[in-house]
Amino acid sequence: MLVTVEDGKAVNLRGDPDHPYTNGGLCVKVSRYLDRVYDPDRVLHPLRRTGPKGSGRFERISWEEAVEEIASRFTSISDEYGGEAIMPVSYLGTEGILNGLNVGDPFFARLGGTIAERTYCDSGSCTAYTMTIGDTAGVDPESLVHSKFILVWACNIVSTNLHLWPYVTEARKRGAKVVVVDPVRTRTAAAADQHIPIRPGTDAALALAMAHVIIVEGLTDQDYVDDHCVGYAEFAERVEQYTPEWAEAETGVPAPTIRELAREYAAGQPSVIRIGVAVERHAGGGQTVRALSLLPALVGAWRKPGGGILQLPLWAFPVNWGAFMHPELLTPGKRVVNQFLLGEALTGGLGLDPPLRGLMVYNSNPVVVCPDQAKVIEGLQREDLFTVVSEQFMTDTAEYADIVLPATTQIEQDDIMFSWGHLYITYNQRAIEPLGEAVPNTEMFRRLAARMGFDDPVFRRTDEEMIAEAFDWSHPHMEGITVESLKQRGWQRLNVPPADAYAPHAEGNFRTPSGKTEFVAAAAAAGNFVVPLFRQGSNDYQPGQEVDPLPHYIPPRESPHTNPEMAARYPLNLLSPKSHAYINSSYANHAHHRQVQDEPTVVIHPDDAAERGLSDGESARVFNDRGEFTVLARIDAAVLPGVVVSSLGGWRKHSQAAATLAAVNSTRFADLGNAPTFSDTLVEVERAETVAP
Ligand SMILES: Nc1nc2c(c(=O)[nH]1)N[C@H]1C(S)=C(S)[C@@H](COP(=O)(O)OP(=O)(O)OC[C@H]3O[C@@H](n4cnc5c(=O)[nH]c(N)nc54)[C@H](O)[C@@H]3O)O[C@H]1N2
Ligand SMILES: Nc1nc2c(c(=O)[nH]1)N[C@H]1C(S)=C(S)[C@@H](COP(=O)(O)OP(=O)(O)OC[C@H]3O[C@@H](n4cnc5c(=O)[nH]c(N)nc54)[C@H](O)[C@@H]3O)O[C@H]1N2
Ligand SMILES: [Mo]
Repeated sequence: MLVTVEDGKAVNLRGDPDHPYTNGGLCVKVSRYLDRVYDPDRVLHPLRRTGPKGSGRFERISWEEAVEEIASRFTSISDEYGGEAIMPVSYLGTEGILNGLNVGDPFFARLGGTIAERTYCDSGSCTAYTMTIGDTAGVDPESLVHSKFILVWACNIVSTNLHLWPYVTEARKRGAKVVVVDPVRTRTAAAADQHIPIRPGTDAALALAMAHVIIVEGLTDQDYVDDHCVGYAEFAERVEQYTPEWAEAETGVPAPTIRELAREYAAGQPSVIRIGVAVERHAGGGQTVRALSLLPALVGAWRKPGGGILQLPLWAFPVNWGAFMHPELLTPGKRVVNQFLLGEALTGGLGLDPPLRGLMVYNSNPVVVCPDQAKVIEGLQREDLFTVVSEQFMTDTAEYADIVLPATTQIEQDDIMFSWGHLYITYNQRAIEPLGEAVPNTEMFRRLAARMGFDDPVFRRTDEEMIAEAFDWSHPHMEGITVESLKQRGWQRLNVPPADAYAPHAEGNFRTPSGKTEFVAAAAAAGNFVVPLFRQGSNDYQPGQEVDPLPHYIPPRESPHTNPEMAARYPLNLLSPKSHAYINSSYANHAHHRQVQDEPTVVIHPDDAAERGLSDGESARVFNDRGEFTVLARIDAAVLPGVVVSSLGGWRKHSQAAATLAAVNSTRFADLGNAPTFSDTLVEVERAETVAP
């Protein structure tokens, strides 16, 4: 983004037209970013709560008072109950290396706090993917133009990954076929050549049946498999049982469609699979990603640019994570609490000893993004809990804080970014001075650490010093890239082959223990694990859960097929994908974005609506044993019968009946990487009799 500043005020913001990947395009979320920066509702000063928790009544205090109060409360909690009585809750409000995921890790490690496991997004996918093909960037998104068959699997590119779409369009112009596997006819599915609707959570059945067809019909690239894979014979034996007819019964996808898909995928070389985050969001999400990650090797897709799988290019960036997590500051044996369990952790359900007495939230809005919403709120209401929230806005979570600290936006802070979606590093140069008394997260933790008396030099690093530590600058991918060159140009492509020649696994070279695609995964021997990035760098914890080293099918927990008892009361499968106009719950407080997005809705198939006497535009109550929320019904055959969709992000304080979809989501994990099971959720929908204002 390029920002024009006049007299210290940002007056214009646009995409950089020279950027090769984005071509200056900005999505609906950030195209009016300056409206967010200068929104009159910004939190610009430290605040202290004056009314009951959640009342939204606060008074302005100084930074000195705020830091003093936080330090003295944290110190007394720690003295009385031990450091573990304090827990950080954070995620990806900003994704900068300095201010993002790991910004508080050294502070809480030094404090001896409970280790926060943060597996909201792609953790299960990362465990499965690295287990199978290693920490590879996979296909360069820009080389998708060379793909002949593009299989988009549980990814709504047009809404969530807009800059990739022109490459898909270009590939189509050059003759590629685009197929989307999704229970919903999304914007992306509607724009593709073929949409294959599938029952939620059954994707592994489809992927394994594709492997079955490829093997049985002799469509395997045998040379590639012989040279660059391990465990093929065992895998071939394993998938014998996964016939298209069997998969049809699981997935609802007709067997002939499965056969045709497998044949076209194998023949359309180079073929690519673009997986979205929802492939991990059910009981067997990890094994789903295992199955999908090995398909490219089976058909030799990796041989050419544009062939393989695209998950997260982040793996290509030699980020010096250790310099931000500082795992050496952790005291071994500290307890780990997954953030999905926040509600239970705060309300005694986990039997934590000591119980949590202090909470610090930054870069996250757990009231909206965390499952088990009613318990999260019940916990946040505890009078004996001291809660600090660092925010740009008075979110549903910030309302429950004892102390709110004002946070800067992206254009008020310096940072350096890897990417989840392409192969360019970005230098985030501050364009304006922070508004009011807002500070970057780095500065907030410097202030808190100083007052806590943490004198390790780590806590005194300036942003500039941190930027200097952000990457392993001697890594071959960083050749020709320096802080100076980044500052000048704003962005630079990693030193990797150009997209037209980018075929990292043409000759194998997978970053697995064997250097091959592992049909039989060696890493499975150690059991289930969470990659350190998602758990404060800590590795001294093994859930001890055994993992079958061969890919297999784990059906969803909550579906009419596997759980008829639950389905008798709650027959509909709720999906909660991303909203087009928000980023998670961010931007859902702006009038423009809310207008583009429409009111919070539940989309339901006409047959299911008719059965319930529901009309379009009526208020509908969505519920199960865990909770309920009320939104407008939208009747649309874009969803499969039996499936309902309510997109994530709307705020609780703007919603009917003061709850959002997080109220019905379960806290149970998927099979690998402690991923969420958001797509593995049964509910019932009925007309809402009364509607709270
Ligand atoms: N507009 C917008 N863009 C965003 C975000 C946002 O909030 N809004 N968030 C960003 C973030 S944090 C992320 S992680 C990415 C995620 O981007 P995506 O991976 O695209 O994520 P989702 O929209 O959650 O899900 C994509 C699709 O998966 C489908 N789906 C759900 N369950 C299943 C299933 O069981 N099987 C199959 N086959 N499909 C299923 C949904 O219908 C949806 O169309 O987007 C990023 N970009
Ligand atoms: N049901 C359901 N639940 C989901 C998902 C889903 O698809 N369905 N998606 C999951 C996924 S993929 C993800 S990634 C998570 C996202 O979870 P979160 O990362 O918690 O996402 P947001 O709701 O956007 O909250 C981020 C907050 O950080 C604040 N913020 C932004 N920049 C800064 C900063 O520089 N400093 C500070 N202190 N604060 C800042 C923003 O104002 C915002 O309130 O949600 C997960 N939860
Ligand atoms: Mo995410």
